[in-house]
Amino acid sequence: MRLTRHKNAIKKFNVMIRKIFVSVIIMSMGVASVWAQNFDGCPSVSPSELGTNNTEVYLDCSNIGPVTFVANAVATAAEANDYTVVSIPYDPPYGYTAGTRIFANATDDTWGDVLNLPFTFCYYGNTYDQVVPGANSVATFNTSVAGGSCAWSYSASIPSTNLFHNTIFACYRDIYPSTSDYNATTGDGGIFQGVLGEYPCRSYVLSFNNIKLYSCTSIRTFTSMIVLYEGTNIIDIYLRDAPTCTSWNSGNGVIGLQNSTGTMGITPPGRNTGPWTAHEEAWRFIPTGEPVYTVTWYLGTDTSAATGIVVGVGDTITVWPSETTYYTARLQYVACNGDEFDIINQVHVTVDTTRPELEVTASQDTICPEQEVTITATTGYSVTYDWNTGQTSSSFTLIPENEVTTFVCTVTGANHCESVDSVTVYAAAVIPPPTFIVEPAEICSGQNSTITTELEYHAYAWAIGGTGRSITVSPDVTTSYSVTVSDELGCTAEAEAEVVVHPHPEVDFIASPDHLMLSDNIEVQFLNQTDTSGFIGLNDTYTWYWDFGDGETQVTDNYNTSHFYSTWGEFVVTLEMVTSFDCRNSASHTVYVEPDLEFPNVITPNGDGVNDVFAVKNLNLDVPNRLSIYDRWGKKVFDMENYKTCIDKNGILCYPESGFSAEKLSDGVYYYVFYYGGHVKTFEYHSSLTVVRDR
Ligand SMILES: [Ca+2]
Repeated sequence: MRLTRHKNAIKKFNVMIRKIFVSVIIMSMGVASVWAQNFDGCPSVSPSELGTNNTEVYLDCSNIGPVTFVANAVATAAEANDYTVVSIPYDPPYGYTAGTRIFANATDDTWGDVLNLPFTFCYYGNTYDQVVPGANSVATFNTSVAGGSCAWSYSASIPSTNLFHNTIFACYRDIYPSTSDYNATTGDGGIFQGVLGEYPCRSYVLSFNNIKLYSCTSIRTFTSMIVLYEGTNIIDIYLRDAPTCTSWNSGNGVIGLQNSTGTMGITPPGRNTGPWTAHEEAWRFIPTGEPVYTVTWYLGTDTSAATGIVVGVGDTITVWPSETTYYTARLQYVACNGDEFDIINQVHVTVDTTRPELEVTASQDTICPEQEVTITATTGYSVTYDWNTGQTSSSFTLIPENEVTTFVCTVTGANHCESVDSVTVYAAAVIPPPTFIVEPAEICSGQNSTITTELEYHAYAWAIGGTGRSITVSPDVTTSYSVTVSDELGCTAEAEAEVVVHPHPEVDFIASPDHLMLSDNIEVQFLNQTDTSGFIGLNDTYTWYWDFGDGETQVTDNYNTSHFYSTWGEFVVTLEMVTSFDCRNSASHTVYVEPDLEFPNVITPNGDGVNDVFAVKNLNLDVPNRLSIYDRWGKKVFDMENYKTCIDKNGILCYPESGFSAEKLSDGVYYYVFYYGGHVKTFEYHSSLTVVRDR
């Protein structure tokens, strides 16, 4: 924010003249600002920001825009024919002992020597190169009085032909400078004059420093100063103290100017001839009329005709600085004496609208659901951070609430310049957890089942191993198989599929009886011993497949069954249980059905193929036997273990070559014993056999 201090003062003095009570003289190309002394009675240009005294303007993003500068040019009318007087702040440009001490010997009520001025001073329409100081706080351009008496007695008021002509009255009052009163250390009691300052701001300065009053010599504080400014012809009068001795010359004092004839003059209000006193006041007498000057403004410091860039003419200029630069104000001014002044001075504008570098990044642009992401703003500047998501730090980590989140960061640098950048983070859609096709869903122990995800995913990882969409398993018991599926981003979901395993049945049965004689003529009862409780609990169903071993089978849902054997033999009976899941198992037991043996009571071994040999009908060759034959006298004529000659179930004669055919025996009656070690029974048959050949 640019300040507007001194605004009132500016208004006040602009009423009278385009000048400012504080200003800067920068000679030539000088850039540095010097505010220590008030030289602004000289022609000068002291550009500053309008409404302030700022010669250094700082523009950043908070206040970039047009800037109006005012030249603060000090110049006066081209002719000093008349004057106006204004009160100015009491701020003498020099000390009261500046210059050279004069009136060191002959002092009171005298005019001093003529002093040659290095510049021509215009005064009431005339020009002067010389001035003469008077010891009663006056100075005159009337050089004829030099060295003469400077009258102390007067009573007229300005203007008056009875007062000094062509004279400046810097409180003309009868003071009493004395050589003996001079203090060389402090300068008290001394009168000084000199041409001070440097072109184009030289001044004639005449000072009276703590001079005593005539007739009131105890009052020793009279202190005044006259300053004649080169170029502007401004006359300043400073009074540090103007006491009065009312008992002497009516205490009269007067401040003002008179022309060369005493017909024109000017005095500040209340400061015409009278016994007034003053303390620390100052008056400025300014030639009336509009000054004629030109202020030209340049971009930068180059004011050359060839390359200088003129950006405006006039007391003020409004510019739009886009970069750091100087603006130079150039005052070109012709004083009343024809002296030409060409004065430049600069203001400096610093433009700092550099926006901070900024890059907003995310640790990942696309993340999985519920995954954290770190958002970072990178800038090489010292900034404040303001995120649309509320954070105020350079970096933060969070889980985005939405599938698409744009993080916008506004950073503000110390120069109030902002930069904005953003990054958008996409949260991937949630992966649907896998569901499965299990075929078959229920198996018997050891069988294969294939598990396939219903949806296709980017990748699969089965817990038991496997990276395909399907796995084939052969569990022994009901088992769950877990798979982790993932999408292209690596986001995952997990689920498991169950394969139900049914056990194989433990089948058994009892045959009752399992040994029987065919002649018993009974049904064999088959008593199922299988424990089916485990299957019922699984809502399984099952079927019994019986194979009775004699060529007959039975399929039944009944638990037990029975069977009648119509022939003899050793029958391997098998029971197979088949469940609805094709689980199956079987058990076998042998049922022995033994025949009743039949023996011939006669054989006719005559070679006709009929009854030639002793053949046992229904003989089971799998069991041990022994045949012994005796003649009528009891002599054993035949003996064989495991006699094999038989007539089988089909009436076919078997093993006749090894059978008893009474070879070498005569016809007649014989007796036999047949031992038979059956599974069911062991018999010993006794009977007779008749051998007849000749029949
Ligand atoms: Ca005197």
